[in-house]
Amino acid sequence: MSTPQAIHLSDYRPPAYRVTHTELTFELDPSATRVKARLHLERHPEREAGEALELDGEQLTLKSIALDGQVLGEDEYRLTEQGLRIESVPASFLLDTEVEISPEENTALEGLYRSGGMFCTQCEAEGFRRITFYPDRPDVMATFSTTVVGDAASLPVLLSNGNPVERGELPNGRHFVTWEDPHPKPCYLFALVAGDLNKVEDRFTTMSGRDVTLQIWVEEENLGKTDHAMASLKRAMRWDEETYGREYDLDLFMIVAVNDFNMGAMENKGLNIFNSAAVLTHPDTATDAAFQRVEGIVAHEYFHNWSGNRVTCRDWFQLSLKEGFTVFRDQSFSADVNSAPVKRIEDVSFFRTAQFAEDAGPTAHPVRPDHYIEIGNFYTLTIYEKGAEIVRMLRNLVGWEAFRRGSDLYFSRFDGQAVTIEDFVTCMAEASGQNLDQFMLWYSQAGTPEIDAHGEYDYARAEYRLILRQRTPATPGQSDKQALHIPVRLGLVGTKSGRDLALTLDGESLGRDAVIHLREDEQEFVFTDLAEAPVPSLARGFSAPVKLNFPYSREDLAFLLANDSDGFNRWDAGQRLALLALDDLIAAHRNGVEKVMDNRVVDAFRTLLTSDTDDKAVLAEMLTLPSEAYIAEQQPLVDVDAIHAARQFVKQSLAVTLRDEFLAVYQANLDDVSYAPEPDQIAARSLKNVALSYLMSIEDEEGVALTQRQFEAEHNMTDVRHALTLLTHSSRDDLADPALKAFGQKWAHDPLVMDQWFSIQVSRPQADALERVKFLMDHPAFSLTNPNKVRALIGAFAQNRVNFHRLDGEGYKLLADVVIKLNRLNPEIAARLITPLTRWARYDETRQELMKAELERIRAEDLSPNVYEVVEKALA
Ligand code: 0A1
Ligand code: ZN
Repeated sequence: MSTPQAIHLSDYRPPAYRVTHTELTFELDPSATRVKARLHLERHPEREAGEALELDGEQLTLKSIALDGQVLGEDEYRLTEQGLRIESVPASFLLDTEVEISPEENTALEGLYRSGGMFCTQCEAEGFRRITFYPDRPDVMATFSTTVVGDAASLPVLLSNGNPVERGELPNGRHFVTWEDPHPKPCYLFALVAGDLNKVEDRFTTMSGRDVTLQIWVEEENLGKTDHAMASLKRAMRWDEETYGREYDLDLFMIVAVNDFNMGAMENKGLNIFNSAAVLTHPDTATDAAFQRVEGIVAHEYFHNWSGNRVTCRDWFQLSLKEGFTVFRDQSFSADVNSAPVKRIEDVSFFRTAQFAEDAGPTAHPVRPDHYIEIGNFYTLTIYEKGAEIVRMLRNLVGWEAFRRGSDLYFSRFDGQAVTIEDFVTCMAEASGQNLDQFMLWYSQAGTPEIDAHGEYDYARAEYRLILRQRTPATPGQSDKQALHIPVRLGLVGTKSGRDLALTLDGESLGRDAVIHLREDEQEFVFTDLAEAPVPSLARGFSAPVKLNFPYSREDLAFLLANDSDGFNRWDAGQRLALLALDDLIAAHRNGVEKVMDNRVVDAFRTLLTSDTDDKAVLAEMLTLPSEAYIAEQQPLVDVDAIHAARQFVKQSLAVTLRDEFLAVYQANLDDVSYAPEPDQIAARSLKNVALSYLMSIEDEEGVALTQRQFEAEHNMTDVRHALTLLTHSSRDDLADPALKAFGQKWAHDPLVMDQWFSIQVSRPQADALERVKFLMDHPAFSLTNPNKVRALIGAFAQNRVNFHRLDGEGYKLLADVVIKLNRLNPEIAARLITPLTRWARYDETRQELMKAELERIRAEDLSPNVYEVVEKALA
């Protein structure tokens, strides 16, 4: 493979030719599928006459080619590794090609491939070029007419986008279905599925009274696992009508579950294709978290029908245009139908752990990158989640009503077009009358801004001066950063009253909870008429994706934990308090000094445990200690062992001191109602299971007995999996082994449950985790060509902080070995898997050297562009 070249945003030009209509015929065959394409092409009005036609095409065997019906001679076109070029073409013409491809050899899972006995496609971002010669770019939008031909016995179901318009029998036991999609779309939204599938069907009446057929297609054994996805889909359809005024636009909406899929799911027009893990649920096989994930992903893909499909991206640099907006929409939906505060806490804790780490590492990039080698590497937390945070800030800046007007304007102005992030933000600026020029920097500047805040209360003047200073650290290719426009939502909590004080700034009264705008490097805000000294509650609800430092004392934090009116910041105060205690313990561990538990944390927990809250979901979050990964994020240099030991010490100290309180909470939340993935039940289960984690952490007789009982009761997967995890992660193999064995035997037939079984064992802190990975790689249920299995086993192990970072380097070596194998089989998954190694700079010198050595070893291979790009950045 030759050295891959970067593509730059600044080089964007409209395509020389566009396709107005695309006719496709697939003759399906595992090793030799024939694809006939007839493209209706015309010169782009902004481009000159006489330019060559260039079509993308990879791994295609050209069988025939004709222009306006005339077969082209070999000197009339040129084939390269990347595609096909015809030097001279008329202003408008028909191009017919026929190619052969081999779905069964397609292990990259991009283009047309096999998953078990079925055929399916994945075309985003650039998979369509592995199906036929085409201008494979999102700004070429065409209507599609697709005929799928296949063996009637093994492939009874033949699906594509839009509506079925014709079907029939053919000689030799074959049959066909023709599909027409009336909505012009880029080829990345094309989809085809063929297989022995069964459907579950339902109906939805849209807001204008149109009747839509909803289908979920699965393999027979999964027929009992679609209810929740169907219910979620209907909820999402209604929500998008009520919240954004968006109605579905075809008569048929289909979801298909496939076992081999690189990502979660894909929003192909009218035919969403899902990783089976993102759609199938059953109380016995899926946890509450999985139920909620499915609901969110079904909604996400459905919402793309407007934010992505009707209005799409001009080029892949604009990826966050559709993804940031759609993630924001799915987060809002999940918040509306579940516990809103818990949704925000979960999203933010994940964001601050994983996106902050990405933003601080060698692959950091802006939400709108300005260059890339492989777009497949840019389906990142920055594009998705930071993009969503930016949209959330916009919503908060302009207010919901103006935001909704801006959204309506965006959908009507750009319907059927491929547009840019400016187009979106301009609609918001127009609808609100606000100037968003400085705000646009959020899209172009990488790195996590830090705000250093400090404040002073002046008794004599009854004033509180808050000083905010912002800086964004340098990131690769961006050394100088400008000041961003950062909305900081805040309250000042009176130390006497425990209540939010009335805010007066520059003579203006702002209520008790307000947003101040930080636009300069440093700004001072003087709040007047304050009768008591406050503790500031800053960046409420995580009002901007920043790190906010404030020199809180532990007393301040305990005070906020008890009094802050903002639920999110109350939780955050608890996290900050725990982090301060953990800092001391990490230091003690490193220095070999005896560890002493901070009583303020114990007191805070006691208050929480005995408080009479009705919000169990939030309480469960409050009782959850920051994860090892999040603690690591806060440390200047990551000491995995000290972090693990310190966190374990806190957990056990709390469990010893507050054993009765945890036990009472556990018992108060036992239930034997029949399982439903509903907010109240989920909240009670989380709280109960958090309590059980503490009880089991000290492994006393009662904790063990309760955990075993919960495991054996087999009430639902949430409880069973939690108990199995606690047993497996305990220090006692006599607890772990029989439970793992029973579970593995019971669920050997269910790949999604086996994924959980793999993950649980390789994330255990005991020293044999790595040996288990090696052993399990030979397990019959494991497969290197199935991305879910790779994530469940190898990916999960790489998150096992103490064992992946073993000092003998064996964890790194194992990961690199897998990356090297996957580099050929599935470059997209290989590139993602490298991530933990790219973070070498965060570790001690010994580990740094070991990690870099593995990166070098990967670099010495013949690399796919995906892996090449990541490794080069990591070693730059
Ligand atoms: N657009 C999808 C994500 C997706 C991206 C790439 C894929 O294959 C390479 C698959 C799915 C989404 O946001 O859900
Ligand atoms: Zn998406």
